[in-house]
Amino acid sequence: MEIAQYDAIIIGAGISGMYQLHRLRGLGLSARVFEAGDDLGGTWYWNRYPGCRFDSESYSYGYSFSDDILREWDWSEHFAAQPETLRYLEFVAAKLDLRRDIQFGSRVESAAYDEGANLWEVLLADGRSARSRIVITAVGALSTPVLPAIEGIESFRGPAIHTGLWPREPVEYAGRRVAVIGTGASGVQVIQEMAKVAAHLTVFQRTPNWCAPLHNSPIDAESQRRIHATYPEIFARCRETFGQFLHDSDRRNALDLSPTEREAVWEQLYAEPGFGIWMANFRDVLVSEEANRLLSNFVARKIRERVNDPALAEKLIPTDHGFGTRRVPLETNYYEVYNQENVRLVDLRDSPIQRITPDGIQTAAEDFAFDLIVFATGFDAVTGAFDRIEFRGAASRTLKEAWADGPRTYLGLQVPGFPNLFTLVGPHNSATFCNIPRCIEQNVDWLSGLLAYAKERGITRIEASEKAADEWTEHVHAAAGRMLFSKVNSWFTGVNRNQPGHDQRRVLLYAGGAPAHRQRCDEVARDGYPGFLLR
Ligand code: NA7
Repeated sequence: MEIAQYDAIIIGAGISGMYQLHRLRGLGLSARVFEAGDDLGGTWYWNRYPGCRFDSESYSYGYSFSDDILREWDWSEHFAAQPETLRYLEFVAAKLDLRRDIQFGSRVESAAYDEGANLWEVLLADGRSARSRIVITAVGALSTPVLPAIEGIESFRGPAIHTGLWPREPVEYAGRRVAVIGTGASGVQVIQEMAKVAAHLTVFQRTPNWCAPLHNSPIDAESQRRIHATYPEIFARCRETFGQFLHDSDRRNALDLSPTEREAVWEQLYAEPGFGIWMANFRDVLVSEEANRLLSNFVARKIRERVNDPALAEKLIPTDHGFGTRRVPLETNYYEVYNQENVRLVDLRDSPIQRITPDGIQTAAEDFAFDLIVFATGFDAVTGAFDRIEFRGAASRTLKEAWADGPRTYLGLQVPGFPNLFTLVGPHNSATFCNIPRCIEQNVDWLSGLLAYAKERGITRIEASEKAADEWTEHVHAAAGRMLFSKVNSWFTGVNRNQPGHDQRRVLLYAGGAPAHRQRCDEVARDGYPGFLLR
């Protein structure tokens, strides 16, 4: 059988894979996208649980590269819900005619580099294979859902569903007895939504997170007009902020201000839509223990004001990490949900889950019966999607082996020993800590520039040098070391207690900020790609 061959294979048809395909076409390269799902959208395809929505302002999240797309699409809310985002991505795919090069239901199992032929051989789970000179991973940072390691998990009689694997068919929860395990960003969204109509909702919380109000609202006609008129300013602003959100940090230090002054700013940020309380805060709150403690005290006070039962409020206030050192879930009446008669919080620190039974969940203290269990238990973050694929590079070494002691990359985009393999939204790249489409566009544009450069010069093999990877990795570690989050267990630091071998912290994210990453990448491009062995 003839094996299909392309210039490039892209793994994943989410936001980055879609845009990368468009750009490769522009370079005149033949490309095929392999997508495990039955349709495109990536994160927004898989995470269709009730309540799923942006924490980024919608108009700061969409693609910026096409005036036509910008002009023709109106977001209906400041923070759009998942169905709208998926519709948006379908609109983009239709507009750019992307589907004809995307092969759905095609999970990549392995990719092996053949040094002699200078080609990658990509094998799909269904046994089909294809070859290409270039392989680009667009596999997402949070795309490998992890179920909790709880005894009896298979025995439950009703539906038991992970938020990241939500089915396309409707799942009944109105009037039902529902359990939610997990209180990260996904758990918070699903809890506040299901609590509206569930007969009874029981939240199993192992670690509370610091949540803050989203303040979502519909976009009225005047705002819509203003958004369309100011897209260049919106994207220009995002470009300059640490995480490419609309919210830029306050250059002052909280510790330099009087309590009255800083509290006034915090009150304002807490009352404003979006991530301002996290991203537009004083510059010292994510690096100084003392400043962070003051901010955490402020947010704790807010939680106490919102929860009627003081003992319950204390259970919802984190005690093992400060505000913003884990991903801050944005919420809409999340804390007020616990004032409802039909909602109960079970603190697993008091009574851990012992097993899942055919009827429900058993803790050390009690037996619970449920009709539906929701696992909002998170993902094997950042490296999980890479680990699922056996990448075998030059010298037959696997990527898993190369990253056994933690990821090692050049610019978060390439790994020595893996020629022509490029990692979009991979570890050590600003995209993992970003208003993600903004960093995706930056990385895809940069990579497209490199591929154009290679094409013009007849370069067919691009590989990061060991030295360049050492230096970048060292820089990534140093940047993370300055941040308080690096001392806390969460997906930011790669800790996942449901995953064997993921109990130690790793440096996965680039915490130097998106502008610094872009500047470094631009310098490398300007200087003829030092750090890459080109031939
Ligand atoms: P997260 O943020 O990783 O949250 C997972 C939650 O599930 C968290 O509260 C965990 O508690 C909890 N969890 C995990 N395993 C268990 C077990 N075995 N028992 C009880 N509780 C458990 O994932 P999300 O999906 O909410 O968010 C991921 C990102 O997606 C988010 O940051 C957004 O950017 C989009 P723990 O804290 O480990 O004690």
